[in-house]
Amino acid sequence: MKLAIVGATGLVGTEVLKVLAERHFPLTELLPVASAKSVGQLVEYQGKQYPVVSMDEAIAARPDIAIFSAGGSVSKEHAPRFAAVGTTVIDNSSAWRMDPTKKLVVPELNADTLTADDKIIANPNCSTIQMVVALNDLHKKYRVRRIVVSTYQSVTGTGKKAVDQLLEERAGQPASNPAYPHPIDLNVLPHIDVFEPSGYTKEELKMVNETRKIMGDDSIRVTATCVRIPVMGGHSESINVEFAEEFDMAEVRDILTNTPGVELVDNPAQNQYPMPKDSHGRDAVLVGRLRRDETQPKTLNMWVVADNLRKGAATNAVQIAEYLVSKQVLVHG
Ligand code: 11C
Repeated sequence: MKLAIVGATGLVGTEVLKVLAERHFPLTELLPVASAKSVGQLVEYQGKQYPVVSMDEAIAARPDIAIFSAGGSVSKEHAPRFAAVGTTVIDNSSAWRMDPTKKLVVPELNADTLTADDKIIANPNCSTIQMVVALNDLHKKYRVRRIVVSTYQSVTGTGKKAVDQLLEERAGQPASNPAYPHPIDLNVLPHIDVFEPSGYTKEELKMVNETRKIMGDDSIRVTATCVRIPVMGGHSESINVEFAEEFDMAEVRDILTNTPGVELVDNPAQNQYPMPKDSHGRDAVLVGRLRRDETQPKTLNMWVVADNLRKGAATNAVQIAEYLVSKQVLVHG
């Protein structure tokens, strides 16, 4: 299995390498790809050094799979070039997610829709992934009608520049190259990605549109407020979900205990609830603070936390790659 990692030196690319090694992904050749200024730089994988190669060199090597984490414009330009030589691209950017000809995949929900014809597969936005993993089995049982979600997102979602901004501010210095229009330390920004004319941000609209596409149900109503907080370990979400059917709290707990990818952490008497500090470096989506919404029927409140660089990005992409390999969905052109 020849694998290219595009954006290998970025926060998500680095995490992809870590996850591949941890999960013993069966690779025979690794092609780390990064911007021209990083070509030749060494990337470590399982104790071995691999030189960063250019996009053209990687395409010429015709890898079986390319995992892209280099932003939308790089994906738009280069993913089709890999696909044209027979490579299956798993893309972490928003470039292809809402393209009706591309699948938007969270393996726990819909990997079984993939075929050898899917040469560009989209990985959803991190905040969407953890929400749909938490809701999937509840949806099967009670049918989700409406979701009201507020997020509390880690600076790692923005990238290294934002991590540096937080660390510099925390050290008492002004940020040398700020990622945000305001300080992030000791602050909260109700602003992730760009504002649309409607007043919503693109991040908020991703949660609306991607959720419907992944869950395969356009009737699900979603409204989101996405917020950046000065935290690094993972994204947190307050989710208020209204179902079509009445539920029983004990059964909800039972369903969540058995939902693939979910870990129930819900013992308020012992001060146990999901926190980004505990999700950091883990693949599980942590779910807790389960409460019936007492203001209307068939409605549940929950608190959902996951490491946005792991299940929200790298792990989800590697799980897709594992699915392709294990189900022999790859047919190299
Ligand atoms: C954030 N969710 O936390 C974003 C990062 O569409 O893949 C991922 C952006 C995307 O800022």
